[in-house]
Amino acid sequence: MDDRSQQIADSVIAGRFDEIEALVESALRDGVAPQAIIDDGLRSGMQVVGDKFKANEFFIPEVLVAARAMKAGMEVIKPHLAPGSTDSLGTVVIGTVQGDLHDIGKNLVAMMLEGAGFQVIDLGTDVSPEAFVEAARENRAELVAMSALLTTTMPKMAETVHSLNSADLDRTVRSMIGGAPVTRQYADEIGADAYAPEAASAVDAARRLLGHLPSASVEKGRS
Ligand code: B1M
Repeated sequence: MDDRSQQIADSVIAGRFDEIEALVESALRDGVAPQAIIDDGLRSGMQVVGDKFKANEFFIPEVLVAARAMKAGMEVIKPHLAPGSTDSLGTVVIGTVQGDLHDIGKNLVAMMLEGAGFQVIDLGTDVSPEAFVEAARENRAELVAMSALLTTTMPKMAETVHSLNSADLDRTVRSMIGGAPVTRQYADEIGADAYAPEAASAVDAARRLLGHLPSASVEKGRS
């Protein structure tokens, strides 16, 4: 990695969104390809943030400012990208299930997925099984990611998995669930394809499910 990519990555890690715009602009002015800035600078920084979060060296506030810095950099790059030109790892539809308004954890997962290179369609909170299925269909998503913070709303995850499995979609759509009361055992019970206890491992699980990590570790509810 060159010095400037390292600087961009370091700015993401430190959440210095005030300096990241200037760094990205100067890289673009010097003719660095937008995709290279994303891969070697922004995403590489977010990867470190995810690793630190998993290792309990970073906590939620650090992840949030890093994600904001990454977004600030992406905003500068966006006008330089031809539509559909970025190397997306796949499309993920994410939301908090019906009846549930908690979105802090879901937002964190969405930001980490975006930072890792997934295209994320965030449906917000209180999302019905039908809305998940329709969004998966419209966006030709590979993965539907559901968050729940209330024990009373967890059954909506089961309903959504069932609706996805019985919908007439033109591709296989995988499912992943998470949120404080959700367990791996519950994921197994409802037939979700993956469970992740926190945002960084949700990124690993999504990568595995969509074939970007060795597939040997993809099992029902095992991520
Ligand atoms: Co509510 N709330 N709340 N609340 N709230 C809890 C969840 C609760 C545990 C508090 C308590 O009683 N101790 C309790 C649930 C009890 C239960 O069901 N067993 C509760 C309750 C009862 C309620 C209300 C019913 C209260 C009332 O009105 N009587 C009500 C319900 C409203 C509704 O949703 N319909 C309610 C409302 C609210 C607020 C609106 C005030 C607010 C939400 C604001 C918001 O989200 N915009 C709120 C909050 C903030 C909390 C607590 C305090 C914090 C939740 C949070 O954001 N945590 C919570 C108590 C607690 O947890 N200490 C509580 C931080 C967040 C980063 O963690 O979401 O777990 P979390 O996400 C983690 C992982 O779980 C994982 O990654 C994240 C980080 O790595 N993860 C995923 C999350 N989603 C994932 C998806 C994945 C993978 C991983 O794959 C798809």
